Amino acid sequence: MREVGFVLTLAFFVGASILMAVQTGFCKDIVGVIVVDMQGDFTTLKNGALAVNGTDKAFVERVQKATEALKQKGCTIFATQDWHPKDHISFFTNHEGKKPFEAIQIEGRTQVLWPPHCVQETDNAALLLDKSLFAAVVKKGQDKKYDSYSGFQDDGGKQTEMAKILKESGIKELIVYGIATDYCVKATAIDAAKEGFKVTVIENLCRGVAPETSAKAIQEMKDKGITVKQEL
Ligand code: VGL
Ligand code: ZN
Repeated sequence: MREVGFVLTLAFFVGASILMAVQTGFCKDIVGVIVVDMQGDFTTLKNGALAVNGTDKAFVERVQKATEALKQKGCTIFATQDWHPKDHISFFTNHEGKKPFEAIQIEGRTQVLWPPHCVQETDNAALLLDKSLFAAVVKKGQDKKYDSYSGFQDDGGKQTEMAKILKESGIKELIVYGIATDYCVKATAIDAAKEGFKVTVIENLCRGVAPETSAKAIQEMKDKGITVKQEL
């Protein structure tokens, strides 16, 4: 009888502590962050091949500081890294007579042709934030036949390890930001929502290739149930 009383008392205290921990926000470890494609080639800071407007030193520092703060709060930080072979299908130089930013049809898909960027092992393919922030870095766009704006899967439907890593880490909610609002941030956030995560995009930690497509991307994300916050 005395043992039963002891076990019940213990169970009560364990239960109460868990409840208190949840209420005080201890369980921040269900919140993950995906920092999208913070790489030299997408920034004016590094004179990138596909430099996106507003990606100067101040922007990169802001993203670094915000990510540090989120990690400090207990969020688990992940990154995507565009990582193309030299002969990648998205490079205009691999299509005779085509110009950068032209769109072509490939097997029924629209492919925007980009200047060669984020070529594997090149300096400007490196991530600009401190590597120590990240629990994992997911590379994408390695298959020369398919582009991959999303951190979850390429245009051929091949999944990256992202969904598996997030689920194994116990992540339920995701904060998404980085470059570019209208391409990789949008595709990654939308696929995250499809995978069942509760997604928030932080607009002032994102930069877009063009204002019109970025505004459309924000609307499209909202329409898909994604929360878009102006700042952290
Ligand atoms: C991206 C164009 C081509 C991006 C990647 O990170 O948004 N955009 N590759
Ligand atoms: Zn790319």
